[in-house]
Amino acid sequence: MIELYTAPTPNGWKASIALEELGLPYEVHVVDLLAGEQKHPDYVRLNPNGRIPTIVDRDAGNLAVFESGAILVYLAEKTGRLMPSDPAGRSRVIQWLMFQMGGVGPMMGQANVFFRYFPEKLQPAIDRYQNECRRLFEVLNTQLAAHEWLAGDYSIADIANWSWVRTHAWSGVSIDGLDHLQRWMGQLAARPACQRGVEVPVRVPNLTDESNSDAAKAFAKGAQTLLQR
Ligand SMILES: N[C@@H](CCC(=O)N[C@@H](CS)C(=O)NCC(=O)O)C(=O)O
Repeated sequence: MIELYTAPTPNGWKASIALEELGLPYEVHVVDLLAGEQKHPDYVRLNPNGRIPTIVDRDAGNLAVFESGAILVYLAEKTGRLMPSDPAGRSRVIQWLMFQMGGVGPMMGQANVFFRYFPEKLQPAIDRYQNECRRLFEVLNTQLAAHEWLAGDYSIADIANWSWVRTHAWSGVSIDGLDHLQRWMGQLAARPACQRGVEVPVRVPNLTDESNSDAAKAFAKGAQTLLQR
């Protein structure tokens, strides 16, 4: 049994999608980010960074794993699935996983901060992060023009990147003209495990839909309070 500490955000979805894909039994613990539960000493003992997600593997001496990329690698290696074991194949997956961890995630995170949450409108900062996101999406698009998946077969690299790219509208970054990226996004969205994974711990409405503007405002307000901590 794996314990998953999570919240409904892209980094959390990476772990829940992988657990769903692998069919591993897991128990969800919701971490209330607005209440600051991620900074509680008991939680920080599991995740020194005080963020979600974290897993605890009860079948491996209660091993705690933090950092979503490390969680994906752990789950893939534990099961021998979603990442090849030969050095070259493993390296290809890890390269595209690191591309997400060091690029897509942080840049989209900062685009969200300056486009959605920051109290002042700093247009050069908004442009900087949105342009960098678009550039990274173009890199993905180029890779996907020649490959069905990012790195060999469907892998944790696809899960990690899709979990963020699917929220591009919230970051204010267009995917227009990126046909290969859109084709790949459709393939991931059609996978039952991905559909289940993005509803853990709860289903989030499409915050860029006009009909959900109240929910979007409430979400942005909550995120603003996190920035002040
Ligand atoms: N590099 C970390 C980032 C984790 C992260 O930033 N998680 C966010 C949610 S997506 C969080 O816990 N935020 C709470 C906070 O900022 O206090 C990972 O990939 O696991």
